[in-house]
Amino acid sequence: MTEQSNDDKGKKRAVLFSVQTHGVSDQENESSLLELRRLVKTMGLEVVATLTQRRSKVETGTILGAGKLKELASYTGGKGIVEGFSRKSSDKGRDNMAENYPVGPLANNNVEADVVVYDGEISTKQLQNIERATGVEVLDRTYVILEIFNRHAKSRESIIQVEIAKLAYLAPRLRASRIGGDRQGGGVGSKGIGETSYELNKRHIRDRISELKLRLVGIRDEQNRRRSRRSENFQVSLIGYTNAGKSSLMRKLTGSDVLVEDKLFATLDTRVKSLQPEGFPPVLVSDTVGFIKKLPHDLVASFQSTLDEALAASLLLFTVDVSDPAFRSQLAVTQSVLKEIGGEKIPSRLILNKIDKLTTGELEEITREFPDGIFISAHNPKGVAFLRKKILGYFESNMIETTMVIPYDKGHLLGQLRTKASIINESYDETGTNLRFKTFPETLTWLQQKMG
Ligand SMILES: Nc1nc2c(ncn2[C@@H]2O[C@H](COP(=O)(O)OP(=O)(O)O)[C@@H](O)[C@H]2O)c(=O)[nH]1
Ligand SMILES: [Mg+2]
Repeated sequence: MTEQSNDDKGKKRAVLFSVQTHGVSDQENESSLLELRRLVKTMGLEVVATLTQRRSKVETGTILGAGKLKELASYTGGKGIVEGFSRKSSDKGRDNMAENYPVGPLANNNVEADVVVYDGEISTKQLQNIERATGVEVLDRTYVILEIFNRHAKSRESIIQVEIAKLAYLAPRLRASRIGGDRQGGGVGSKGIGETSYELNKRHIRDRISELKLRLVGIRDEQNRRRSRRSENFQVSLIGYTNAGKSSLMRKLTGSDVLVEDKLFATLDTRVKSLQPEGFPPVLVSDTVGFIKKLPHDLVASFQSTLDEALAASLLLFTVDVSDPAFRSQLAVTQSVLKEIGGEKIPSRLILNKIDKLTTGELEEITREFPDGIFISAHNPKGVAFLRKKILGYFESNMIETTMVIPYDKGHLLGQLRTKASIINESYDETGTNLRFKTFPETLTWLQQKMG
C-alpha cells in the first residue's frame, strides 16, 4: 500500500511489516496490521508501505527470511543483509514459501522510509540485526503503543505508570539500538554506548523504577479527589476499542476538525474540547486512548491508568463499531475494565457507530437487541447532531424549568444567570426582566439567595 497526502509532508515515513505464521488467518493478520497502521499514524508517522511474510515461524535472528528482509531494506535504502550473521540451517529455505504475499498492492519502492515497524515484539538481537539490514530505526508494536500511552497519560498516576512500562521496555534494549538513540529519552543508550555506562544505566533504571513505584503508592488518593470534582464538570468521555470512531466523533462533536491540525504543537490539551455549537451547560468532550486488541500484558496497568482520566467524566459514551462482528465482546471487555478501575457507577450511554456499514435488516436486528442504544454514523451530520442532543439531554434531565422576574435593580444578576442557565424566554415589563429558564437546582438556590 502506498499513499501520500499533503498532510503527510515532513512526517517520518514508516514501513510496517508482519509475519503471518501458521494458524493465523489472513483476516487476523490484516486486521492486526490495520490496527498497527492506525497506531503508527496516531504517533505522527506516515505509513508508506506494508508487507507481510508467510512463514511457519518467526525467524529467530531476523524475524523475516533473507528475501523478505531485502525487500524491507529496499524501502529504506539499506543493504538488506546482516553482515556476519549466519542463519540456522533449519530456517533455510522457508522463506521461499509465499515470498511475495502482499497485504494490499505492494509499493513500487520509490519511497524512502525512515522507520520500519514490526507488528509484534522484537528482541534485542532482532532489533540489532534489522537495524543493520535496513539502516534505519526499528520499532515494534509495544513501543508504538507505549508512545501513544505516553501522550495520553494525564493524571500523575498514569504518567508514572507509563514511565515504568517504558523503562521496563527499554532496559533490556539499551545497548541494542545504534541508530534510534533519540527514542530512548535524553540519549540514554544512544550510539556507541560502552559496557560500563550500560551497567550504570541499568542500575539507574532499576532505581528509577523503584522510586516511581513508591510514588504511585503515595498518590492513590488523587483518584478520590478527581471523582469529587466530577459533579462540577460537564464532561463526557468517549471510550471503547480503537477504530470504533471515538476520535471521529470527538472531532465532529467539537468542530475541531481543523483545529486539531492547527494546535498540534500547542501546549493546549487537544483531547478535551467543548461541544459545538455550545449549548447549556457548556459540555466538554474528551477522547481516550482506546482499547487495543493485542495489548502486551506488561502494558495493561499503564493502559488502565490512562483511562482513569475518563473517571472525571459525568457521562461515559461507550462507543462500538457496530459493523465489527466482535463488537459485543469488545463492549464487554470495555465495561469490565472500567469496573476494575472503579468507573462502574458513572452514568453511561451506548453509542453504536458506523450504522452506514450495516444493511437495513442488520440494523433492525441490532436495534432490537440494544433498545436504549444511540445508533449513528460519525460520517452523517444528522447522526452527530442527534448524539449532541442526547448529550445535552442527559445534563438537562437534571435541570429544573422555572420562571422568575429579575427586578431592574438586580440587573447585574442577569449576566451571571446567562452563564448558569439555559434561557427559554425573556420579556420585560415594569417589574423587571421576566425569564423562563432551565437550570440546575444549585443555581436556583444561589439565585434565590441573591434575590433576598
Ligand atoms: N463507515 C464509517 N466509518 C467510520 C465511522 N466513524 C469512524 N469511521 C472510520 O473508522 C476509522 C477509525 O476512526 P477513529 O475515529 O480514528 O476511531 P478511534 O480509534 O475510536 O478514535 C477511521 O477510518 C474513520 O474514518 C462511521 O460512522 N462510518
Ligand atoms: Mg482515536
